Amino acid sequence: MSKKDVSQSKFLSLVLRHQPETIGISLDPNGWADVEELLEAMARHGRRMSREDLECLVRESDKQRFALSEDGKRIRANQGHSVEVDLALAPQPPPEILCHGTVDRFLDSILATGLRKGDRHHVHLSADVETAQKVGQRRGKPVILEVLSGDMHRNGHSFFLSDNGVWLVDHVPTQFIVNKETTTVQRPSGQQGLTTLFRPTGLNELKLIHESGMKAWPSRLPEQPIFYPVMNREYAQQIARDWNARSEPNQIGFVLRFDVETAYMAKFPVQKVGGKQHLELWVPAEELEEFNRHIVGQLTIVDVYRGPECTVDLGDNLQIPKSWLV
Ligand code: HQG
Repeated sequence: MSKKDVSQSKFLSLVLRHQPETIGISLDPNGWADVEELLEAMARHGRRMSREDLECLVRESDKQRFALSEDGKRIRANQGHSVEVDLALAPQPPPEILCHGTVDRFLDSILATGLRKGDRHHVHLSADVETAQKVGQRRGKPVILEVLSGDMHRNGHSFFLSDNGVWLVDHVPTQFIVNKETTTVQRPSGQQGLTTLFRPTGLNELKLIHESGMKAWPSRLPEQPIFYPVMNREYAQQIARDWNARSEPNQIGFVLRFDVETAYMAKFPVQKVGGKQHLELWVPAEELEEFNRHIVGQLTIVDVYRGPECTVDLGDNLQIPKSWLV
């Protein structure tokens, strides 16, 4: 698109998504504006455009932002509105994974409250990484988040696909967000020299940890030669949610967080298994006792996932089984 087209397209976005009143027009309940009325109003506001140019812009918009009605008399934005409109999109099953492009400075807030729609009607997601990269890039160095949209859908969240291929959803709760960039967690100040690790855990292992006063990992069984905590929470969440809470007899999975002295930890290899965020620290079973001595502070439960048939009563604190409390 030429510079002039970009400027016209931005202006149309403003009018058809956000502020039709700036040029004195209104949208119907489904977001349509009358083309003639629009062109006249634009001309009155120093934005003269021919019908041919408008049609060309609709056709050639890089993201197919706008649509003309079949008879060509009306025009609307395909998505991205902040004004109240009903695009009458039917909910449909999304792909297993969708992407969202954002920037580093929003991450803390996103990981605390999930992806929120803000002023728009929906959170915007894409099926491909490239689009998410472009979306994030508008604000700085892009950070790509993966959304476990298949899981969300199975948990009752409705997804819509706009006419220009953008996936829309009301909200993405944090447990469905995977940050592909994260490999280690930032040290809070005052805790220099420590590395935060995570580990998914089932009920039996948690029982032994609880008995240690939440201080140590239990020794491995003979058939388990390696103890492997993981380098980021999302990966641990994935395992606790998709394996422990589904396949273990108790149908419950926990994620534990703990700090280890970095200098000590450095002697163990970090293994990449699968995707970028699937990083594990491989500690030989015979060194686990020593490893435990280099843990600083307690092992903390940070996530709990329950499968559909889980009957474990977690009591009021929703962390450990009520029956363990003395
Ligand atoms: C972030 C453009 C803090 C979110 C693009 C994003 C897209 C949070 C920003 C379309 C948050 C919202 C939409 C939370 C989300 N705390 N920040 N809890 N939840 N955010 O522009 O997805 O060119 O409303 O990550 O290409 O960036 O206009 O959404 O950075 O398709 O056609 O808050 O707009 O399309 O920003 O972009 P936006 P978006 P057009």
